[in-house]
Amino acid sequence: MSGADVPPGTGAEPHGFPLDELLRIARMAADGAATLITDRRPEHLGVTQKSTETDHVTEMDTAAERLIREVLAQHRPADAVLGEEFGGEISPDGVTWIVDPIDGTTNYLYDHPGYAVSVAAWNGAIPLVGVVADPTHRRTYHARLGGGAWCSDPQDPAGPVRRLSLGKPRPLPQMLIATGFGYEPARRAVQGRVVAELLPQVRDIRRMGAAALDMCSVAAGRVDAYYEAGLSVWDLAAGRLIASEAGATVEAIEGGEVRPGSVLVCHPERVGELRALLHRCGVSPIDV
Ligand code: LIP
Repeated sequence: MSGADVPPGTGAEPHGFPLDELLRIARMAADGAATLITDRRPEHLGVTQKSTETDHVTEMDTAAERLIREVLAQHRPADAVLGEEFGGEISPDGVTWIVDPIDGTTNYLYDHPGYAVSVAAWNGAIPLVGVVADPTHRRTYHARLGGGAWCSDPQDPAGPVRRLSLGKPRPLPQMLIATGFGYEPARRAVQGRVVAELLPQVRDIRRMGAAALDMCSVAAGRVDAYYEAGLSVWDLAAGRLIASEAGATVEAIEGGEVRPGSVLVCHPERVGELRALLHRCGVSPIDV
């Protein structure tokens, strides 16, 4: 992976970390895993149940995380790794790689568009770099702290990248809002009632099934905002940085620091209105 594959680096090392190098490694890992789950998908996909009858992990989730961990062990052996399938810990002071090998596993299981490989490097609770690889659309989104958000060209994935920046916000009733739902039936009933209230008050709803892609879609202007309650840290570890580096506000639904139980990603000029509307619709953040 040459330096040309990422925007010109600054060489700076804010927070004392080599962000250009971390980004290069993250892209190598994410793009490698995206190629694996695409090219090596077996005809009969091995599947295991997780938290509920509709929450699964496939053999390609685990294979992809193994590949990512091999890349990280080779290039950053001293760093911590926290992954959805094999766990781990967050380093209190060094670099922690936070990995979702397939975000949108249900879509992958059905071979339905809307899944991605998410790889992020954090220092404590600060995202340093983030990469979200979307193999269905041949796009890789990436960002480094303070370096903007970027997306590769589906026609030329290894070629030049395009900078992502939010445009002028639409009025709230004309906004396309992405969201998602948990796996647990009682939680889904609550989340469904919120959507029923919200739907007549905005342009439309999109439920794409992968938080990482939802946040990248805000960054790329494919939806106007995204909210969800009840994610895991690996769902948002990379996408939150890509969205914020594109100019989006990334906060908790109720305000304050974003956390897996409460995510709101929106143009800064619409956050207050959308937050108030979601509150009126009965959205309830979750302490996970
Ligand atoms: C998915 C999230 C998505 C949520 C889905 C699922 P997974 O993660 O990215 O936002 O709505 O229910 O939790 O389980 O595919 O890694």
